[in-house]
Amino acid sequence: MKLYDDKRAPNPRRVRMYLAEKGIDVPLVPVSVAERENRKEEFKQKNSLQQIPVLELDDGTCIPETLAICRYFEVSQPAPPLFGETALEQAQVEMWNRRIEFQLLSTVGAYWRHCHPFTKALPGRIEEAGLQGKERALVILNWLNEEIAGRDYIAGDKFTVADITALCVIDFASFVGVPIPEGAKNLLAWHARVSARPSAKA
Ligand SMILES: N[C@@H](CCC(=O)N[C@@H](CS)C(=O)NCC(=O)O)C(=O)O
Repeated sequence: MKLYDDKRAPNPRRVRMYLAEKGIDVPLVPVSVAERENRKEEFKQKNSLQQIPVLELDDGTCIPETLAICRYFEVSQPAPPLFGETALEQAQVEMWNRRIEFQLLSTVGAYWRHCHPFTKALPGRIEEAGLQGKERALVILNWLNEEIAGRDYIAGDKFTVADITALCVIDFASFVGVPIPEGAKNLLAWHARVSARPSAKA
């Protein structure tokens, strides 16, 4: 088994952090996004969308998509549970994970794709789309700050994969120029709490 990974990319970090929380060791194969290694023809065999992370099983089966990879391990090693245990917990983790991906990762991603200097060589950039993404991401960060008032973690009182998604997305947002607003005290406290976990360094 091996994981195609890039230390600088947010989605592979989600898998590494998840594996660290589980205590699962998977050999990493570096694939540099900056060097466009994922866009080489041979990588299409692993993921036809040519993105990372990808988990390759010993029989050659490849599993792309961050959450699909985490779910694979959640079934093969359920403890500690990171997708919730009860029906309600699982629904809440799913809800929050989707909200972070759809509301925050996609909007920050638009800013990164269309406005950031590191991506200026990409064809078809539309500055307005990026700026709208940044504006929406800031709205969502402030909304999330209100939503988590009174609780320690994104989906409730337990650390879950939704915290992993949120941490990796929020750190990426900060890197691209959309940091947590100074007044978002709940979110800043949550960020400090989750960043202190050893898995955050994975
Ligand atoms: N939905 C996918 C998104 C994967 C993705 O966007 N990966 C980025 C790195 S964080 C990538 O491979 N970017 C390079 C590219 O698209 O060429 C997942 O969750 O795994």
